[in-house]
Amino acid sequence: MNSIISSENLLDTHGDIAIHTDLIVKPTTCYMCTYDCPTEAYINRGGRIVKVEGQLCRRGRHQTEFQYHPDRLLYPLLRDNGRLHRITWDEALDHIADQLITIRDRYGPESVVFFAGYPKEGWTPLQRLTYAFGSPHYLTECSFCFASTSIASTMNYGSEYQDFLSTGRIRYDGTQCNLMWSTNPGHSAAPNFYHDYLEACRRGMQRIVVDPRRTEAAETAALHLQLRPGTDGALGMIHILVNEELYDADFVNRWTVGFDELRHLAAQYPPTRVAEITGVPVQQIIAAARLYATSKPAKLQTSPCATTHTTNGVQNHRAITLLPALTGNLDIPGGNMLPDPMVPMKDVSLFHEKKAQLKPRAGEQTFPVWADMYQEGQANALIDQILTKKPYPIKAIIGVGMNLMIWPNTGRVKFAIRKLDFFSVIDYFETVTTDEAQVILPTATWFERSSLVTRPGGFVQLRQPVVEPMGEAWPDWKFILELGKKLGLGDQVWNGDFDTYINDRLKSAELTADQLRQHPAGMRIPVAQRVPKSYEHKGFNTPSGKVEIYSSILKAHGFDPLPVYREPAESPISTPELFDTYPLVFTSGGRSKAYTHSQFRQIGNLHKILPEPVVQISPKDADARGIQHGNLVQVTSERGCIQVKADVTDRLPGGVVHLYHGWRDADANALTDGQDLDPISGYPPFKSGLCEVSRV
Ligand SMILES: Nc1nc2c(c(=O)[nH]1)N[C@H]1C(S)=C(S)[C@@H](COP(=O)(O)OP(=O)(O)OC[C@H]3O[C@@H](n4cnc5c(=O)[nH]c(N)nc54)[C@H](O)[C@@H]3O)O[C@H]1N2
Ligand SMILES: Nc1nc2c(c(=O)[nH]1)N[C@H]1C(S)=C(S)[C@@H](COP(=O)(O)OP(=O)(O)OC[C@H]3O[C@@H](n4cnc5c(=O)[nH]c(N)nc54)[C@H](O)[C@@H]3O)O[C@H]1N2
Ligand SMILES: [Mo]
Repeated sequence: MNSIISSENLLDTHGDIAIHTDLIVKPTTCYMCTYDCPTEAYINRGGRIVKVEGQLCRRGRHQTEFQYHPDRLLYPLLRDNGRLHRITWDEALDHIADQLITIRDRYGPESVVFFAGYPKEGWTPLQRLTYAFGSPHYLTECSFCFASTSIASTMNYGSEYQDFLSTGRIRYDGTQCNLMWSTNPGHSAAPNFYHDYLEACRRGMQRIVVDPRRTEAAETAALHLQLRPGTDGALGMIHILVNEELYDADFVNRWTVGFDELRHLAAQYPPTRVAEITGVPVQQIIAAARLYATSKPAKLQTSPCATTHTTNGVQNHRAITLLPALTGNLDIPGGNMLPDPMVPMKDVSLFHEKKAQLKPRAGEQTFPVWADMYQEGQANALIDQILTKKPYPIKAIIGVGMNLMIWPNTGRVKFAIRKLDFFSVIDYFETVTTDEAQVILPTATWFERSSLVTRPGGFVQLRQPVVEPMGEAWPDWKFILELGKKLGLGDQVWNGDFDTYINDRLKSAELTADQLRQHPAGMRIPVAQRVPKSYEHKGFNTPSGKVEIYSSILKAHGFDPLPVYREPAESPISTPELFDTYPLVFTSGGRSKAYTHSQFRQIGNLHKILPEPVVQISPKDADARGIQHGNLVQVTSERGCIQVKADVTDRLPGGVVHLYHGWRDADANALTDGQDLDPISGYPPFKSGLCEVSRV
């Protein structure tokens, strides 16, 4: 409910009304990242947001600077003879529709790709439009993000018994030991989630951190396993659990398949060998396995993606996520439970209706496991398809919040994009990606648009716009549905009507948009409670009904069914000759508190937190190269070279460097490899490449 409050202390920070004023407070959510944090927007009489409140991270606290930034895209733009000029929405939609129809008539609907990046709110309508148009290529940043850990966990368990902070709130109900694997929640999690973790630490939860960098969490942990990037799958901990009989024999006998085979596999990975591979001292590997296995309950807390950003990612993540099952920590409070159920939403994608008529989607032939387990095309395979025209040509991409710098080997990605006949993007700002587009469209912010928001535990909200859009910005859904209408597909895209679309989605919950509007701050719908050890009644949702250490899915596709360890495709061990030229292992994309990927560099208050792109390098490696803290350096790999400042820090062990991603003029993905991918998921090795750093 909107309420008028009188606030003595709230000055309009934008200076257009420099007097104390009555402000309207409207509940909303902050969609600066997927957490959709509850927020209250304070709006002055001029209809301008002057302040936001909520339990917000730094990015969230500076939303008004984002909202009113002078560089925001406000009108549709068309590139003509290399120059951009303003057009109307109608002209823009006509132009895009003409291009798509011409391309469809000549090459078939399968030559058009629909891609959405982080802006997840447009995913559902975009997916609908893709299949209505007859294209198989609905692609998102899932090709890089959590889909791979989801696939790995689903292979093991038939569902996702994994705790990571991007998808829901982790509960540390009595957790005695937390095994934090490849995540740095102080930087990447929503503040209220991180507080839960800190609270558990205060009451004495033991902590083990597995991360090449000494992160905030690692600083206070009992054990910090500072491994070489990409070597997470070496089976050191499983070896100890088996050898010292620290596993839960009862659970293993009743509920797993393949334990004997795993025992034989793990026997090949004694701590001495694992220490050689990973660089983690023998005693630490043993101590970590013992501490985790003997503390009950113990929780494995992972990243949505970091462990799978290597060429053996799915298998590495399978090995890691088997630990809760082996130690009897599966589906118990304080251990690893299934996430809280959500309000059910109807699948309105049209995928199943259209599937039989669709041509193979990007990566369907090269990454068949991915294609079987994930309903989208694999973006990393798309670049190959554009360049080779195999199995058929790709001619156009419609991008909704698309960032070329998130792909591995950006140089190659740009080269491919330039081969297209048509490319358009909708975004908040001009970016490296809009630089390549023929039509650029302005999108509305979360303050200016409606969206259906759901959270685990039965929370549902229809976020209402709290201010009018700036200029001619449109919400993504409106662009997508209006484009559908111009393409003659109106009847398949709810005739462009938002409420019809939302009501369709809400059908399975027996709710309507109107009902939700009466509860602007959201409502809680009763959903089934999660029950510990639910597998005792239902079994596991795998082909065998058990935990599949020996994966029948992988076997059916000709992969090794066991979670085997393979060296990263590029590493000191697998490519020693390359290692002579590039003697440092690099990982990239540790999250920064200041930014979401490439976003928010234009917000002054955030920019000052991390004002420049840096490479984190150890004092030992810096000394050996005559590099001092703050020096401008060049980081080079087989693919490319960027210049950044050196952050000389003992947070990294010798031999390993870390690059933040998303910097326009120092793009970490200029260095990463987009061709040697995880054969199961198609994921790129963002977290395990070789490079050299030298002074400029
Ligand atoms: N080297 C390296 N690369 C990585 C990673 C890594 O760890 N290392 N991580 C990978 C992962 S996990 C992910 S999720 C991806 C992230 O990849 P992206 O999702 O592509 O990353 P962003 O930079 O957030 O780019 C999104 C673009 O969408 C725009 N945008 C944001 N919100 C909206 C909206 O609501 N509507 C519209 N139309 N536009 C919007 C932004 O302005 C921006 O230009 O990066 C991947 N790439
Ligand atoms: N502020 C902010 N928050 C974000 C995002 C953002 O861009 N900014 N992005 C959101 C998105 S899309 C995602 S996917 C999540 C990502 O969430 P996380 O992946 O949990 O991200 P980080 O907290 O950076 O943690 C990754 C950690 O993995 C470590 N690491 C690097 N290589 C390896 C390796 O080979 N093995 C192991 N064990 N660890 C390794 C890094 O040093 C880093 O500390 O964050 C989300 N939250
Ligand atoms: Mo992500």
